[in-house]
This record gives sequence, C-alpha cells and structure tokens, in this order.
Amino acid sequence: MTRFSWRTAGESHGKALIGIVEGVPAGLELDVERINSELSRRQGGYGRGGRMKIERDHIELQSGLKGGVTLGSPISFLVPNRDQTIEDLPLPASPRPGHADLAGCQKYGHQDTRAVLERASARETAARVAAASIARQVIEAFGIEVFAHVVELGGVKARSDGFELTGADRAQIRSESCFYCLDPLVEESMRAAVDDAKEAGDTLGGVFEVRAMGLPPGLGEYADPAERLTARLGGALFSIPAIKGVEVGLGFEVARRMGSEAHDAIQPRAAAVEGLGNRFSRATNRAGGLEGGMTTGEELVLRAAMKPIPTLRKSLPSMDFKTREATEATYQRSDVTSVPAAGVVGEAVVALELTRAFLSKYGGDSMDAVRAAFEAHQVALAQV
Ligand code: EPS
Repeated sequence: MTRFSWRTAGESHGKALIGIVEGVPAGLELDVERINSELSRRQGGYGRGGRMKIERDHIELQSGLKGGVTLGSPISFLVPNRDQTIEDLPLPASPRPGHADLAGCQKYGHQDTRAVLERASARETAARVAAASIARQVIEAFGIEVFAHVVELGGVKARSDGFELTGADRAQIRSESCFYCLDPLVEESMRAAVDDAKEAGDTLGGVFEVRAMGLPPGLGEYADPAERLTARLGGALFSIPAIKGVEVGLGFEVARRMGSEAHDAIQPRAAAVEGLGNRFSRATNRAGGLEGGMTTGEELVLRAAMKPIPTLRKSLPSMDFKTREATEATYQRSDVTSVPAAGVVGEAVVALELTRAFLSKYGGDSMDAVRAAFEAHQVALAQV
C-alpha cells in the first residue's frame, strides 16, 4: 500500500500548475466535474482582481485512472495557466513589504523578485485545491464532509448562528453569497468595505472557518508528536499564503476560562446504534472536535486569520534593489481581498490532512479494503 501524500509544482505565470497525489486507494470513481467546480469556486469571491478574469482553472488528469476509476497508482494532473507570461513580465524593481519578495531574494541571492514570487504566489493553491478535490472524494465515501465559510472580512463580522443549519442548507446559503458567508445580513457591509478599499488602493484581510462533519473518533495520533492531528491541521492552515493565526474550537478564548468552563462533558450518544459505532458524545464542543491530537467524533471547528494581501495599488515604502534608494513597492495588479478564496483553500488543506489521517488509520490498497477496516473499527468502537 502506498502512503497517502501529495505534491505540487508550477509557477504563477508558467505553463501550468502540476500536482501528484499518491496513495489514493484503487476503485474510486472520480467525479471530475466536482474537481472543476472547486477550482472555479477558488477563483471566485467578491474582491478578486484581473487575473481571475483571464484564467479558467480546470483539471487535466494525466495518470492514475482507467475508465475514470482510480488504479492505486499516482494520480498526476495539470491545471493549465492561460497567462503564461513568466519570461516576458517586467522585473519588479523593489520588493513588496508583506510578500515573500525580500526574504526570498535574500535566501536565494536574487535581485529579481519575480524569481521568488512566481512560486510564492497564492496561485499555487489552485493545484492544492485540485489535489484535495481528488483526495476528499475518498473520505466523502465514508460520510465525511468538510465545509468552509467566511466569518469576518475587513473587520465586518458575520453572525454565528447559521451553524445549526444542515449540510445542504449551509452549502446552498454559501453558494448564494459572493463572500462565501452564511450571514446574508453582513454582505452589504462587506461589499462596501471592499469597494472602499479598492477606491483607496488598499487591501483587506479576514477570517474563515473550516468545519468537518461525520468524523470517527481517533483519527490522528498522540503517541507521535509530529502526527498529532491538531499540529498537522494547524500546519496545513498556516501553509496557506497570508495566514497569520489559527484557532481550534474556542481558540484563544479558552485561555481566559476556568477549567470547569473549558472542556466538554462526556455523555451517552443519543443516536447510538446497538453494537456499532461511537457510544459517546459531548454536551458542548469547546475543543472543536480535537483532544490529545485526535478527533473526538464531534464536529471539527477551525478558524484562520488572513492578513490583507501585500500587493497594494497604493504602494508601501520599499527600497530599489539597484540604487538602494527609498522608493515604493512595485505594483502590477492584485486582488483587493481573497479571503473567500482562502476559505476554499482552507477547506482543501483540511480535507487533505483528514484524508491522510483517515488512510493512515483505515488505509488499504482498494476502497473495499478501506471500507472493511472502517467497518471493523465501527464494531470495535461499540465495545469501548
Ligand atoms: C492568484 C493569482 C495571482 C494573484 C493572487 C492569487 O495572479 P497575478 O499575480 O497574475 O495577478 O491574483 O496572488 C497573490 C495574492 C499573491 O500573493 O501572489 C490566484 O490564482 O489565486
């Protein structure tokens, strides 16, 4: 059995973004339209800039399938770039504060920020969304759903009472929002914030939340610190460009509470099935579905804070590489905000980590083998 892993390659204005996903069990019928709809969702959201009007992101699968069904061999794919101008674009004279430009040039010894930004660009996340859209079809076959939505943008906060909605309602409401947000009442204020920032040549950050439903308890690991799922999920969210903070469950708020107000009482699961599955549930979910680096079986609740995009039309102070004189950061084009897109990427990286943890616990060569291991654990769970 191949261990689950993935990798991306490609430059923002090169020929294509490229991905390889290994360890997807054989026998999964891949829904390609599903992958493409995630790619176009990543391109969307109010506040995106000119590049997204050029691109039509879609997947071109290269290997790992026969008749649309996975073979168990590495799945490779391209997401072609329409803008392939890497060799023609002008050299930016000065690095942008907040981007990888300066530290990247100092690391590699360049005076050419394009040599850095082409890979450091958040365009790479298109390949990750494609990889995740493949991987998550494995866990979806076992009833696991991952869902992200924007909870704050440019300081405008969504109300948090939409969470009791069912999965189908949530998805419907989010699809009607140009901010991928569940609170329609804040949409106008968010839109005004983006329009004002655009007018001022500025950019906006925000917060998205990622939830995962239908998880079995015990995914992840406490014995190996590096395999603690909390660490892996935090690392995954921090791997998205511009993410500066991650919270789990109550997040930083938990540090201000007494122990008696910080944890989740254990109680019988009301819907427990005789002889099968988890017999326990929690009265609350302050832990956000993670304890001891493992899933508890409750909903996973993660939030990530994104800084405003560092490419501003109203450029920030910088230095010219050649003259060493004070100047302004080079501006070519950018989004005003890409928090909605970052939420799509957040959903993707969480789905990749959950698939990895799921296959590390139940992995087998084929979907049938995975199902057998999963069902055996459901029987074992009823004995606990
Ligand atoms: C992005 C493509 C980029 C930017 C954005 C994300 O396109 P271009 O650089 O050609 O305008 O729109 O990149 C960044 C936010 C960044 O920091 O580099 C994309 O496909 O998401």
